[in-house]
Amino acid sequence: MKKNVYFSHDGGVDDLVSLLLLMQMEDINLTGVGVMGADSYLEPALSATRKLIDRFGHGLQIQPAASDSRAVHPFPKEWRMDAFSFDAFPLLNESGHIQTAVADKAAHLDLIDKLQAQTGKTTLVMTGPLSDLARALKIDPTITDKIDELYWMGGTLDNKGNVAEPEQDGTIEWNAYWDPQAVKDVWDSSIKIHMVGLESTRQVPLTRDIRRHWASQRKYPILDLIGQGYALVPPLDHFETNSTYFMWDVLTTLYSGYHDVAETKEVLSDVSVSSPSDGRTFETADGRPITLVTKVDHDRFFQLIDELGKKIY
Ligand code: AGV
Ligand code: CA
Repeated sequence: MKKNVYFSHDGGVDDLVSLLLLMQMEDINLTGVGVMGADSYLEPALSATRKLIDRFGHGLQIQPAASDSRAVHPFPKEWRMDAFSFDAFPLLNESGHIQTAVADKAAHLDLIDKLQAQTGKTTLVMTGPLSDLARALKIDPTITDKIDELYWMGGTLDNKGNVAEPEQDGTIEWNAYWDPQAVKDVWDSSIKIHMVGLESTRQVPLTRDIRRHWASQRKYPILDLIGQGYALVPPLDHFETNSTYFMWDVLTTLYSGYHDVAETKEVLSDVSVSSPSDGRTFETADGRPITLVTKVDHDRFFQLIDELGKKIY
C-alpha cells in the first residue's frame, strides 16, 4: 500500500525542488498539491509546479490548487522573485505548452476535498506557512480524522529565528511569522506534528561543494534542474547572512519519507501570537507534544537526493 501524501508549498527554490523529489519517491501516492504565493509570487510558482508535474511527474494526474491566503507579514520581494526565474528555465519549457490543469477551488478547499476523497488517511507535507491548513480546519474540523500526520518546515525551538525585520524579537522562523495565528490553530488541533525547524535545517546549508557535485551530475535532468535552481540563491560562504540559503524544505520532504535521514525527540511546545514574538515556537511544560527533528545525517541526506535525482535520464 502506498502512503497518501498531500503537499503544500510556497514557491521558493527549495519548495519546487521538494516537489521534484517528492514525485520521485516510490512509496507515495501524491493526492494533491497546494501552492501559496508566500515565499514567491503565485503565478510563476503555480506555473512552475504544473511544468514540474508535466515533465517529472511520471504521468501523475493531479491538478495543483492556488491558495488565496494572505500574509500577516509578507516575505521580502527579492526572495519572492526567484519563482519567475525557476519557471523560465529552458528545461521546464522544452515542450512549449502546459498540460497539467489548475484545480477549480482555492487550495484550502482543495485540501478538504482531497482528504475526504480518500478512504484512508493522508500525510501532509507542508513547506510554507500553515494558513491553508488552519482555514481548512475551521471549515471542516472532521478532516483531522483523515490526516495521518503533518510534516512541517517551520518554527525553531532554540530561539534563533531567521526573520530580519523590525518589530520582532529575533526568535521567529519565517513560515511561522508569515501567519502566526495559523501555526497556533494547527498546534491547538489534535494533528500529529513533525516539526523540521531551524535547529535541524541549519545543518544542511547550500554550499559551493554541493553545487559542484550537482554540476558534475548534469547528465541527469533532475540533478541538472536542482543545480540550476540552487544557482539562483546564495550559498553559505564565510559566514551566515540574512540571505544564506539552507535546504530547509528538502530536508522536511526527505525526512517525511525516510526517517533515517534525521534523529528526533519528543517535546512539549506552544506558539506565541503576540508582538514582538508572534510566530515564535517554544518549549513549555504545558505545551502540546510534537516530534522535533534534531540531528541530520548529512551524508545520507545528500545521498538520497542523488538517488532520487537519477530516476529520470
Ligand atoms: O524559513 C525557511 C523557509 C523555507 O520554507 N523559507 C525558505 C524555505 O522555502 C523562507 C526563507 C528564510 N530565509 C530565506 C527564505 C532566504 N534567505 N531566502 C528565501 N527564503
Ligand atoms: Ca518554503
